[in-house]
Amino acid sequence: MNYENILTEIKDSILTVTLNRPKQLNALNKAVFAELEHIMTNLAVTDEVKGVIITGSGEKAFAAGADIKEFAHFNVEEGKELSADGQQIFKIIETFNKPVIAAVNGFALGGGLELAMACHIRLASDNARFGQPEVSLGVTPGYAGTQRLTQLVGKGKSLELLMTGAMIKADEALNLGLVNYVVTQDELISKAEELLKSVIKQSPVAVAGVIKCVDAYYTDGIDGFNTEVEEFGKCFGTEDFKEGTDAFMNKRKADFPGK
Ligand code: DAK
Repeated sequence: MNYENILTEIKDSILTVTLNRPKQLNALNKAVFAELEHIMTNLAVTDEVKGVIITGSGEKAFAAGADIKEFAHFNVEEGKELSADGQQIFKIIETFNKPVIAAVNGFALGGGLELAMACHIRLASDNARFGQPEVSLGVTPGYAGTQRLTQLVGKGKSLELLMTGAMIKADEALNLGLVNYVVTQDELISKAEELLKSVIKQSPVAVAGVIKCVDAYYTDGIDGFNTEVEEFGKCFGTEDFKEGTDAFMNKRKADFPGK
């Protein structure tokens, strides 16, 4: 598949995915969703890739939401399709078995914030702005913004942001726990790479287990404690576990095979 709306680069085992519609502030349309899904299910899964950064091109936006001009004239069926496409790719990202970091370099609004919230960790540049302005358009968030924002910042603040549609700055997002770090725009990608490298050097099997266990906490019908027992037990049969414990006992750095 040719990617016309997204740039990709693999360097030092990190796949950087850059939403590339800067003139539309990287608004998410059907084509972007299709390309993003293809990237995550074809490129990101290869052995060459150990972690993923998602960011936006230009200096203004990560993504200013779903493409309003595209969906403004949708009927109910098309709306459902748009929702299904978005929900599917966001779930793929949230449950991805390698670390995915959102490097938010400007506006992250509506679907843009929902995309960032589907990633495992969020970093922001100091000019970043966050918000769920859907109520101003006469819709509720449709890509799990009501759920993931509430998980990340708590019910009171989430309801305030969702009901007012207000935009907040990077430092407030940091105080709320919506992002993990705020840095300058120049430092954003290097900070994301640094963080990702500190994950990548750990056991990929154990990291995948951690993602699965934490996700279980938020998944109806799944007991996270049982998931942890299962994942912990499985580790004892892996080469990574043998390598990690052997490295510790022999006072050397582990070199995990990821199996
Ligand atoms: N969609 C399409 N185009 C957008 C856009 C968007 N979300 N955001 C910005 N643009 C375009 C602008 O129209 C403008 O294009 P031209 O007019 O130059 O052709 C260009 O990007 C630059 O924007 P501005 O001139 O407005 O730039 P400013 O710096 O003045 O303002 C802004 C930046 C981010 C404050 C402003 O552009 C803005 O308010 N944008 C809209 C933000 C927004 O409301 N985002 C939420 C979208 S609603 C669904 C599930 C989910 C969703 C929908 C359905 N289903 C389940 C069915 C999600 C909904 C959303 O995300």
